[in-house]
Amino acid sequence: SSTKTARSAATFVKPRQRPDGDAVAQLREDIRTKLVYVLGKTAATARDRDWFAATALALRDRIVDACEQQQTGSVPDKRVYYLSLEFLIGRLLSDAMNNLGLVETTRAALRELGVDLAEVEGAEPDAALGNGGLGRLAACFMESMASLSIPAVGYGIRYDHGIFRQFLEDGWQREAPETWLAEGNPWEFPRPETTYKIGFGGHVTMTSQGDHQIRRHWHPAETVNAVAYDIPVVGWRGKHVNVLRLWKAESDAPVELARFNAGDHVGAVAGRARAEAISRVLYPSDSSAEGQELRLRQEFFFTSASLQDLVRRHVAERGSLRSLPDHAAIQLNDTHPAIAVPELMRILMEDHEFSWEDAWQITSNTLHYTNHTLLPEALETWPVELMERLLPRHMQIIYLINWLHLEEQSKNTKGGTFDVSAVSLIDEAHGRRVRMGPLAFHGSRRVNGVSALHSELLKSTVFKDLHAIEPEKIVNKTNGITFRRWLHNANPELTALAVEVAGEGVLDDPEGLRKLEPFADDAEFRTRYAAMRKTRKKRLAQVIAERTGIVVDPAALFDVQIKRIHEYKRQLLNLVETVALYQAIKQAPNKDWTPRVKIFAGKAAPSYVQAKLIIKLAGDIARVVNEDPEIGGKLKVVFLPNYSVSLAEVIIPAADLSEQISTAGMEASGTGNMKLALNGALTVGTLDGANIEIKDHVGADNIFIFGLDAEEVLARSREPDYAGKAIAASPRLAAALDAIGNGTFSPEEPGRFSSLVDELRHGDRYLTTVDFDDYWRVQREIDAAWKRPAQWWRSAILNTARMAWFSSDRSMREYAEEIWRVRLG
Ligand code: HBZ
Repeated sequence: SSTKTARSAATFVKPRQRPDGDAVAQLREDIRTKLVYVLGKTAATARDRDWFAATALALRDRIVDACEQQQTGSVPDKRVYYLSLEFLIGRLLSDAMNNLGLVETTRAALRELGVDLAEVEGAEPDAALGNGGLGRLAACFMESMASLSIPAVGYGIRYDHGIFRQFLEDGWQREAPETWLAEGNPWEFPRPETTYKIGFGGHVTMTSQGDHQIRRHWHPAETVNAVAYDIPVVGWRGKHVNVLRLWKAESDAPVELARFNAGDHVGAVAGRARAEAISRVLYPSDSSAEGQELRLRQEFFFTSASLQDLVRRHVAERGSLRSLPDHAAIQLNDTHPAIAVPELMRILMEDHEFSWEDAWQITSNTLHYTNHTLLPEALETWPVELMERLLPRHMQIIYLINWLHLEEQSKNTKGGTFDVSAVSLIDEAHGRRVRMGPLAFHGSRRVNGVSALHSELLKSTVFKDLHAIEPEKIVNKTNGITFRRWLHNANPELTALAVEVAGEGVLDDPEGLRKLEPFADDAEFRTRYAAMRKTRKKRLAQVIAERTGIVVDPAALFDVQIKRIHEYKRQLLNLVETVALYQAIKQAPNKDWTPRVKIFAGKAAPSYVQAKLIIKLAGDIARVVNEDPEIGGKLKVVFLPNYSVSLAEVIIPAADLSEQISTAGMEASGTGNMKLALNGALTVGTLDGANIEIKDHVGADNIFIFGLDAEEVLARSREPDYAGKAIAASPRLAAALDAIGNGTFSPEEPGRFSSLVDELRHGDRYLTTVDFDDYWRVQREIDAAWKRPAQWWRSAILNTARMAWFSSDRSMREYAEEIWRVRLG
C-alpha cells in the first residue's frame, strides 16, 4: 500500500553492536504482551501494523522509564514553549529505537518472534502534521531540544488529517485525505483531564473598580474544549524526554438535549461538528496566507490552550506570574500563533488582575518570534471585522497596543513627522486589517530570521521601520537539521563510515565529521564512499520502479529537486533546462553525454493552479523523454508522487546533485539543502538562504553556484522587459520555451502550458529567464565534473565532513543562549 513506503534505512545496516541477550528476551516478551493484551491479537493474526503498534508500545514504556528517572529531579529553572501550527514529524519508531540505543535489540527481539523489523518500520504511518520546511524545522528542533536536555514543551494541533496524500491521475495532482489516526496512535497519551475552554465571539463588559480602574471582561458566545494529547520525545541516548502536546477540539455539549428532544436530531449535533472542525484538518498551503475564518479559529484555539496550560503550570510551580519571563520562553513559529500577544495580555489582566503596564512587561519579555518568509502573499493579515466578531476582546487589546506604540513613536520623533502606516499594526490600505507580523514583532523580546541573508533582508525590507525603532531586536538563527534522523537513521552506511574514521564520538558530536577530510584524498576511501552511495541509489531505483514503472540506472547521476512546488523555488527553471538538454542530446545523440536521472518530488497547494500545472509539465516531459529511443539512457525524468518525510529519507542518501535554485532573496533558508549536502550530494544553487552559508562551510570548490544574487535580483526586477531581453539573447532558452509552448510535450493539447510560457515571456516574477543561461552553463560544468570521479567523490566527502555546523543542535544551542537564556540540562 502507499503508506507502507520505503522502510527505514536502519534496517539495512550491519549492526555496530551486539545486543544484550537479556534485553532482547525482555523486549520480545514485552512486545508479545502488548500484542496479546493491548491489541488483542496473536502472532498468527497480527499484521505488520499490529507488530508496529506492539513494538511502539513496548518502546514507549522505556521512554516513560527514562522520563521517570529525569523527574526525580526538581522543577527546571526555565522551560521553552515552542508554539507551532505544524509539526512534520514523520515516523517515530526508528527515532525512538536509535535514541534509546535499542535498534539491534529491537531487531533481534522481532526476529525471535519471526518478524522483520524493516516490515514493521514500513507499517508506521507518517505523522505529517505540516506542509514543508516550517513544520519539519519544528520537528527537528523538538528532537534536538530533547537531545540537549533543554526542558521544552512543543504545542500544536492534533489534526485528524495531516497533509493530503498526493496521487497522479493522468499526470495531474489529485488530493486524497490523509488518515494517520485511522488505527490509533500508539505513541500518544490522551489527557482528557487536561482540558481548557476556548472562547469565540460574544461581547465585552466593563466594570469600574472604584479606583479609576476599569476592568474589561470577555463573555464568549461559544466555547470549545481543547483536550491534550501528549507524545513523548526522547533525546539522544535516552537521557532526556520532552513532550509534544497536541490539542484536539471537542464540543462541550456534544448533543444539545433540548433540540434533540424536540426532534431536531441533526441540529442537536451541529454545534459539535462546528467545534470539532477546528482540529479536523491541516491547511495545505505553504507560502500563502489562508484568509479563512476556520484558520483563525485554529490559530486562536491552539494558542489559547497552550498559554492557559503554561500559565497554570507556572502558577502551580511558582505562584506569581510576575516571574513568568524568568522561567518561561515562548517561541512563536511564524505568525500563526501571533494572537498570543493579546491573549497573554488578556489572561494576565482578566484572570490574574495585572495592570496593563505589568501585563505588557511580562508579555513582551516572554514571547519571541521566528519569521520564515518575506513573500508578501505569505504575510498574515486578518480583517478587523473578522477579528471583532471572533475575538472582540483581543481586537480591543490590539487597538490599545497599537495606540500606545504609535504614541511612543510620535514622542520619539519630537514633533517631527513619521510614517504611521509604516509601523502601524493595522493596515488601512487594503480595507482595515491586523498585520500579524508587526504585532508579533512588537510583542516579542527577540525576532529572528532563519539564515544570515534572510535576517539581513528582514532588517532592510519587511521590518525596516520597526527595526529602526528597536535595532537590537532582530537576531539571526540559521536553521539546522537533526543528524540523528537525517544522517544516522537515514544513511547507516555513511554513518558506519563516519564511525569507522572518527569513532563513536561522532554520534554525539558531529564536529567529529571533520576527521573525514583527509580521507577525501584517499582513493580507497572514495571507492567505499561511492559504494555507499550506489547501495542507496539501487534502493531508490527500486522505489522509483515500484511507484512509477520507470527504470533508472543507478550508475547515472541522480539529480534531485524535492520540496514544495512553488514558482519561487523554480522547478520550472529545472524543467526548461531539461527540455533544452533533451533538444541538445537529440541534435548530437552520439556525443559523450553524462547520463542523468532528474528526480522531482513535492506537493502543490490544492488551490495553486500554476504549481499543479508544473507537476503536469514534469510528467509530460518525462513521458516524451523517457520513451524517446534516441535518448536511450542519457536522460530520464521522474516525478515521484506523494513526497513525505519517509520518502525523503530514501531519496536524500541516494542523491548525487541537490537542486537549490530559488530566486535569490526568496528562500528564507531551506533545510533540504542541508540534509542533501550532509549526505554528500553536491549542491547546484543560487546565493539564496542558507545556500550561502553552506558554500562558506563546504568551500566554493565543492558547490556549484550560479545566477543573480539577491541585490542583482532587486536591480534587474526594476528593468523593463527583462524577460523579453533574456529570451532574445538566448536561442537555447527560446527554443525550449517554444517547445513547451507549442505542445511538443502535450500534442493532445498543444496549448496546455501556454499560461506557464506566457508568464515567463511577459512577467517572469521569479527571473527564471534571466538565470537560465548561467544555470545551463553550470549544469554542463556538472556534467564534466561527474566524469572526473576522483574529484567528484572528493567534493562529496568534503561536503559531509564540513556540514556539522548545520546540526539543529547548534541552532538550538544558539536559541538557548542568545534568545531564551535557558540552561542546557
Ligand atoms: O520555512 C519555510 C521557508 O520557505 C524555508 O526557506 C525555511 O527553511 C523553512 C524553515 O525555516 N517556510 C515554510 O515552510 N512555510 C510554510 O510552510 C507556511 C505554512 C503555512 C503558511 C505560510 C507558510 O500559512
